Amino acid sequence: MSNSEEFIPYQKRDQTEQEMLERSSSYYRLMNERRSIRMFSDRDVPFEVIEYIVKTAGTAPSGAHKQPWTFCIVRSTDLKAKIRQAAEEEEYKSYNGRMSETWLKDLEPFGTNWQKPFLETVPWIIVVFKRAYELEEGNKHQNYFVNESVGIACGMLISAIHHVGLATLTHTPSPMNFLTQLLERPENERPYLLLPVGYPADDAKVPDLARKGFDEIAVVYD
Ligand code: IYR
Repeated sequence: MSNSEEFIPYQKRDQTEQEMLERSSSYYRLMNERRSIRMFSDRDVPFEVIEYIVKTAGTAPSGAHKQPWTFCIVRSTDLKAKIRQAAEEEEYKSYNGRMSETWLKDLEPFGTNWQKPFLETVPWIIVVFKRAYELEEGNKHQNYFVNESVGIACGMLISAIHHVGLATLTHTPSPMNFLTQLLERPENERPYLLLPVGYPADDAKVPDLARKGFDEIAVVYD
């Protein structure tokens, strides 16, 4: 017996194909303006905005609806300083020996280095943890498709940040186990992605990149 008798009606949106077309193109135009930002303003952002952004990420689909994510929202100046310090220590080692010559060459257009001052400039840092398993009454329950689920939630988080006119960067100082200690996360959680969130600096610059065209990213089977 399935549980489908207990399902509730889905409230679908009533719209014309024309409206759909307009929404599809305007959402694309909005998202195509998104850029990874490394130069931030220190201007404050209300917590309520961050809360809605994180709630939006929490609407992501997940394996068996286990919602295997924890969003750590950091405003504490002291914690941001500690995160910067630890991230820079790892990045210093990465840029000075751990990353291959090819990798460093591939990164040249982005002008990155081991220094991450933006981790202290931004009003907020969101650190996303994936929950590998849940502990229920002392029993371990593995979650399903954890990387896929958390990756999708992060995509939705990034879209929500951009939608409100804020900027972010998908930052992965690696290894990033230091985040487990600094944020005192339990054993079932693993750091997944670190996102500084704030206004872009007034004089923020981004590399002059182009995106692949539709024909380069899609194959249509008509
Ligand atoms: N984590 C480093 C290096 C880095 C790696 C890739 I792949 C990027 O696209 C960008 C940076 C850093 O943040 O500088």
